[in-house]
Amino acid sequence: MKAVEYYNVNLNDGFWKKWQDVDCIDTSSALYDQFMKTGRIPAMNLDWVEGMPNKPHIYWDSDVAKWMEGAAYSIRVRPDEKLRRRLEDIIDKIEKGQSEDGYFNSVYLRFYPEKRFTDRTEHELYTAGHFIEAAVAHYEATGEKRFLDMMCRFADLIEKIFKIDCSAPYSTPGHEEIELALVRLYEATGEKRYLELSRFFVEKRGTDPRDRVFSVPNGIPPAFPPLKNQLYYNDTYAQDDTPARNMRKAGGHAVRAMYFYTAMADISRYYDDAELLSATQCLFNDEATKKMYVTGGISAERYGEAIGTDYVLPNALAYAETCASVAMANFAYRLFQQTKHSKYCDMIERQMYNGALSGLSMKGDKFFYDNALECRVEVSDFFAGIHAKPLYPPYQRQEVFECSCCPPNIYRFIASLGKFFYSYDDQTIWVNQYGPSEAHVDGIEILQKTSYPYDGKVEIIFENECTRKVALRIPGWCGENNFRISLSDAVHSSTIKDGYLYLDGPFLKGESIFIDMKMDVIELAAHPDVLDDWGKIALSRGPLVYAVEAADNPDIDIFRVVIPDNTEYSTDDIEIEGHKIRRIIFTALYESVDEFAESLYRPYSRKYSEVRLKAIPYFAWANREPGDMTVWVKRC
Ligand code: FUB
Ligand code: ZN
Repeated sequence: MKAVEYYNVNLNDGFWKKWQDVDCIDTSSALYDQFMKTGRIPAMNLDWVEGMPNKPHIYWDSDVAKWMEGAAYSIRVRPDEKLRRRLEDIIDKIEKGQSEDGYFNSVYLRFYPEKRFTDRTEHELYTAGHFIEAAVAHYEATGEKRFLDMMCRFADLIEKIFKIDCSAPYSTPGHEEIELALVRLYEATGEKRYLELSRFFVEKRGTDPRDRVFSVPNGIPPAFPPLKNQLYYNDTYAQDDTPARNMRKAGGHAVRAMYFYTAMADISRYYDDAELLSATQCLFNDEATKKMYVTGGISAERYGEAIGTDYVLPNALAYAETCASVAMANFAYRLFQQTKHSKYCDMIERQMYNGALSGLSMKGDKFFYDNALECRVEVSDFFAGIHAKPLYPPYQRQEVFECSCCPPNIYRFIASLGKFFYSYDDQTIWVNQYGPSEAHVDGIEILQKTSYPYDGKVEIIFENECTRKVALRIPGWCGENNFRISLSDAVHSSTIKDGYLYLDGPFLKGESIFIDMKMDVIELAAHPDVLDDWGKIALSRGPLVYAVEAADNPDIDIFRVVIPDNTEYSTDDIEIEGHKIRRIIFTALYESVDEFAESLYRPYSRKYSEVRLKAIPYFAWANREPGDMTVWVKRC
């Protein structure tokens, strides 16, 4: 099975067109400006000297590289000469600074070139991976090989040091990323050595005692950290505890984990390695069924930016890093390609509309790094005042972060989002995501007309003849019983398998499939062991998870709201920053505090009045005046 490239799916209207416009224009330039202003792009001139502001940092190259990758997608889907020049200028800087043997890292080259590849914690292979991904994207977008060739030289050097000579004092990256990038490099160049190098890194991980640089003896954090980047470390932190094929439990630093699992899935595919594939499926299931927020947030543990333990999903203290959600979508797509199971595209959808999208402001210029599911502004402010590092996630998006990994990650994700919509092989075309679009699917032109995600009706039109089967994803939120199809012309026999409805071809030029997905408001409950969600529900409608935010509910303390049985839900439409938003409106009970008077505790009894409430899609919160927000609401 092959994925249809992002540039062959034109998101030409509605929800994603608006987001892609904002992303490719506003996010792109906001990030560029920030990365200039904070010194990230200038650092690539390798001329920073003491006394200048903005001392370059080891992560910075990766921030710029992700922006470059996003810019490459942008110029392909929204051609823009100024953006292209900006991109080429940065490539010029890298070309100028690149060592003869192919090495590039602006911090190492500027400050300690002799120490390159000596410290596993220092992210050199991680930033290299991001440069490689950017180069592949640039090549795919422009057809030009300059940047790609530069990064091939870098990859050749890495192969020599790590695989041929084994001359570095460690054998795998401290932060995974290069493994999946090398697979992409192989796909772009056809050079098998890059795939082999990726496999080498995947297989070697967890086997070399020299790599255990993140370990804390006996699990006790040292009083005085011996490492430069102290979070909370053990062997699980960087997936060093077990060789890949033995992994069963998702764990450790979430972004590292997701990038690594993605590469494991790639390697299992290219080497037809059923054991490795089965390990990645276990990891996916473990994460999706025990450790993930309803929004798709992947990291519950703030200390170590890590995947938490089963069913521990604190809402106010969620980490739920934007990067981890983006990475989960990419991981899920790799598994879909091997299994053809809809649950993986359901996961992509969850991230697209919730966990990842909440990372970006509706104007496109501000970002969440950690994505809380509950926020009490007063509480956050109180703790922000007494801790050196804020204890709670911010309740407003920011322009840039010291480590600004998430902003360019969501940028590249939305710019290339079309890649998730269709897959194909010789017999079948899979329709994985719904949204207004025109697509070229291996010679077949397919239109989608719909107001998805706010309406469940989709028309799929064949603009030329399609002799293959067509497989339509039946979204998990909808289910087989609420998914109806009708056909404009011929009758096509159908079967359902693994969450897809397969319709036999051929489809004639001009023929349509009409899909009608019942899009009611659903009250979602969490597994009873998720204590933070006990006695509460989250509202969803279609693929969107909703949140109750103060901005829609003035004069109401949203944490005193209780949803009774049989509440009726209706909807209305508003605009926020030019985006159309469908709200959910409902009547709920409002708990009185009068009888508590001055007391904190009293014999149990509750008094309620009625209140009208409005909920918005979770991704839209924090785009108006700051205020409280909650995804989970008490339920009688
Ligand atoms: O360490 C590089 C990136 O910064 C990670 O992927 C993020 O979690 C953040 O720590
Ligand atoms: Zn991030």
